[in-house]
Order: sequence, then C-alpha cells, then structure tokens
Amino acid sequence: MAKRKLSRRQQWRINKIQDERLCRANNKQSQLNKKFKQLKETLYQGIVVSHFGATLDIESVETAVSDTIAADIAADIAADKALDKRQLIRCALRQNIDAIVCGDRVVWQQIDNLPEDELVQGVITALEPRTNVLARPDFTSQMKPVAANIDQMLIVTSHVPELNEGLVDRYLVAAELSHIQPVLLLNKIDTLSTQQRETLEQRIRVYQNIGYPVLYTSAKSQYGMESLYKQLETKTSVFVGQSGVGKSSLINALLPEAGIKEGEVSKTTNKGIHTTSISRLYHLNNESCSADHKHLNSSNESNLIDSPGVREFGLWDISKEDVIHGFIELQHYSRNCYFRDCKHLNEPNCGLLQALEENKITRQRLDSYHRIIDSLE
Ligand SMILES: Nc1nc2c(ncn2[C@@H]2O[C@H](COP(=O)(O)OP(=O)(O)OP(=O)(O)O)[C@@H](O)[C@H]2O)c(=O)[nH]1
Ligand SMILES: [Mg+2]
Ligand SMILES: [Zn+2]
Repeated sequence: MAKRKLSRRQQWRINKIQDERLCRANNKQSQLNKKFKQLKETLYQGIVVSHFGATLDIESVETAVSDTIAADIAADIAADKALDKRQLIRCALRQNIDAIVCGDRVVWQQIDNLPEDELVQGVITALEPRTNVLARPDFTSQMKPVAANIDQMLIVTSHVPELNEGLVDRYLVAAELSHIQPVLLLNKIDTLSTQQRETLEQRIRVYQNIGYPVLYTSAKSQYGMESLYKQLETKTSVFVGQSGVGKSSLINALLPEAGIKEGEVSKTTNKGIHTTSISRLYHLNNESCSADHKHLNSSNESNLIDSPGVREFGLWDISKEDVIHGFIELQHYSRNCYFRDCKHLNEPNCGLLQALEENKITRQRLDSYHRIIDSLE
C-alpha cells in the first residue's frame, strides 16, 4: 500500500502529539522509578494474563522455586510468604525488560506503602525464559510478540468471513517454525447449507490429509464443543484467525462466566470489526486446578489465549530456506530433489514436482509456498 503523503501542518501535529506522549511517558517512568525504590523484598512468581500500555495484569501463582528461574533469583523466593494462587495483580514494568506478552512467566515484587487508591500494586522485575513466542508484524512491519509459552495454535476459520487458505498456510508456517502444534477449526457450522458444508469440508480436507487435526464447531449451537474442550485440555492454546471468525465466541461458549466481548461481521464487506484489541489469557478448568498443582507450568492447567483478529498475517524475519519447514508435506518430498538449492519451479528431478504429478501433494499448497517465498524477496 502506498504511503499517505502528509502536509507540513499534519506532520507538525503528529510530531507535537508524539512529543507530548513521550513527555507523559517520561513523567510516568520517573514516578515509577520512585516506586521501584520502595519494593518489598519478597519475590513472587506470576503469569501475564493481559498487557495494556504501560501496565500488565498478572496472576499470582503459589510461590514456588522454579528451576527455570536463575539460581540467584530462585534462592530469594520466600516459600512461606505465598500469595493466594490466581490473585490478579496490576503491575508496572521495569524499563530494561523487553516486550512482555500474555503467557509470559515473570518474577514480581510488591510496592511498599501504597496509597489505598493506587491500582498498580507491583513491579515486574524479571522475565523467565520462554519455551517459545508467537510474533507477528505490527503496522510498522516490526515483529511484535503476541503470546509466549504456547503449546497449541487453534487456527479458527469460518464461512463468513470466508476461509482463506493463504492465511491458514502462513499461520501454519509460523506455528511449525515456533514448534507450536497447529489445529484447524471451522466455526459457524450452524450457518452452512449441506452443499456449503461439503465444499468447505473438501477444502479443509487438504489439511486433514497432511495430518493436521481438524475440528468443526458452532459457538452458537454448541456443536463440537466437547471435542474442542478435549483438544484444549492440559495445554496452553492461542486462538488466532481473521477478525469475526468467532475466536472470542468460542472461548465464551467454553467459559460463559468470562463474558468476553463479541463483535459483528460487516454485512457489506463480510469482514469482522476487530472487536478484541488485546490478547488475554483464560483458564479452562478453574475448579480442578487446586492447591496440589504447585508449579506454574503445571501440566494439568488448560489456558486459552484470545488474540485480536488479523486481515493479513505476513511472515517477516524468516529466511527463504526456513519456509519449507513450515510446509511439512512439501519438506518431506523436497528431500528427493536432485539439486540441493532446488527452487521447485521447473528443475529436472524435483521431488516436489514429481510428488505433484503423483497427487501426493496439492498444487494449492505448492503455489502457496511459492507465494510466501516471493513475498520474502
Ligand atoms: N451463527 C454463528 N455466529 C457466530 C458463531 N461464532 C461467532 N459468531 C458470530 O460472529 C461474530 C464475530 O464473533 P467474535 O467472537 O467477536 O469474533 P472474533 O474472531 O473474536 O473477532 P475479533 O475479536 O474481531 O478478532 C459475532 O456476531 C458472533 O455472534 C457461530 O458459531 N455461529
Ligand atoms: Mg475477539
Ligand atoms: Zn525441487
């Protein structure tokens, strides 16, 4: 998209607003710095459930010494001063800690002598190592992390807005390269005629044949909710997909008490209106997670992360050579290519072109692979 040309006056106004923002941020930081001086000694562990602007909401976990925490920090964690598990605490962030996202595990400290009306109760002082992080480019094309420590990516699709295989493939590449298990989900089954369902199932079968798990659901009629529940158990899952496909509705159907805001789909464009604007982490089985799960990363916890919908999901920051690892069936046959640097276009003895001829892979996925490679030129 061409960049909009700004008049000098517009540019001046933008600079002025940015300067004012910077000034406010600096003031805030100096206030925070004062608070940092008044931190209580005890270190607590927490998990980030949402992040807005300068503050984050974290959930305390029982204070436990985690072996993923640096030894010097772990030694200071006082096991006898545990907070209640799942207490929600609003925290500020030390400036030297990088972008923190939903699902991150952190170490935080309470602020001493807080006035009663103060919302910020603590300061995050360390970020625990991540097992993985899902990132996507923001509006300035910079990679921004979206969620961390994820086991599974639920790629939610629907009939309206329409299933977009190109987008699904890009999510699959991101998942495969980040070692996150992808699951495809076709939602809004209740809106489909028999004919429409058959057509969509056929399109989804391309992914089923590769070996990806596929779920069919309706957040409205509750169809398929049991299978979805089973798929989510004991894992941390992130719901991704276009705006309006029903990510928040699915989480609401599983957790009615969460009361998450749902949006609409525009009747003129058949696109969502970007209702969810920040990612948030929810727990699937609150009641069954009790005191015996001492560790933050308890394998019995089922966490769901709702993320804002996207129109596009570009892949930046990855090399062309990596893309093939995101197309697992293509990668398999690429081992048969005669040339090590085969581009799989028209080279002789190309494993992929041969697999295509034998209907072992689809033209759609091969074209999609080439489109991603071209986008990285
Ligand atoms: N008929 C039907 N409508 C659904 C279903 N799931 C969601 N919807 C509707 O689709 C619209 C969008 O749902 P949301 O849950 O807000 O979609 P989202 O994916 O969270 O969208 P963003 O937050 O914008 O990314 C709402 O009007 C929902 O009521 C479904 O299974 N069947
Ligand atoms: Mg939403
Ligand atoms: Zn080849």
